[in-house]
Amino acid sequence: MTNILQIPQESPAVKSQPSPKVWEYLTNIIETQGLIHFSLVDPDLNFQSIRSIRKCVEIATRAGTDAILVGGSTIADQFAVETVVQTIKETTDKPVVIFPGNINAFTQSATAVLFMSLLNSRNPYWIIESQVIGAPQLKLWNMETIPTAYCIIEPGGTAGYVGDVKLIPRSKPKIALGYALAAQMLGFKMIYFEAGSGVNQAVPPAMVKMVTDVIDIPLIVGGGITTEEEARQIAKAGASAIVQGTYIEKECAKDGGAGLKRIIAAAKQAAMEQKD
Ligand code: 1GP
Repeated sequence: MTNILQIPQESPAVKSQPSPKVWEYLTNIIETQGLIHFSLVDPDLNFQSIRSIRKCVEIATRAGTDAILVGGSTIADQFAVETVVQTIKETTDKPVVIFPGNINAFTQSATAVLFMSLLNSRNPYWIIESQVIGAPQLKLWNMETIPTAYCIIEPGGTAGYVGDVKLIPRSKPKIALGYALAAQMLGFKMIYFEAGSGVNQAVPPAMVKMVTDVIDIPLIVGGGITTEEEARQIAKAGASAIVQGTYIEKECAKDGGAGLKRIIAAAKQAAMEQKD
């Protein structure tokens, strides 16, 4: 097994920057296909096996997902993250991007990291303090980081609870727009609107539309997206990416990925039509 605490023989040059390969890959997908589909894998091995992760990733890759996110709010440990990332890399050629739930969510084996700030947390740890602790390690690894503003919308799920969040009400798209504009003005490259993993209400398309009509940076939408119609409506409203975790974990194997393939195709088609 790779030693995840491996220290490079020579320190990286102070000003060297990793090449933005994943960022270029993702923006090219938005440009040419309208929308990115992310499959989220939770590295918490208490609830799933390496074998089931392998199977889900295989199916998602065949169904047309673009990249695999690895992360969760109740993370296990760094060795589990490393094991899961290695498994995914053996299974797919898609980029493996860390979607960190905390400072122990990183591994050098990942292709890139969504470097996130939870903007509507009430606890500075999730807004900037955990990032201060994590950043030097990512620098040492010369890891590609994509600055992403993370905002949690009602109902919020576990992420909202763990992140000590002042949830954005579903009925208040103007508040969501304020966050999105602030994120853009602060220089974030992407915004992630999260409704919470496994919730029964995805981010409202009307909120997505109000935000994407105004901002210029890509909006990722995740949490509670399980049907073709929900994916289509969110894409039609202007999202640049959708994330599916629970559906991938619990549903997509039931029909060998046929339903997932339809969801991805519908979302990409709606996004392209919305651009025209
Ligand atoms: C959670 O947005 C993601 O962080 C995905 O949510 O598990 O509901 O698809 P689901």
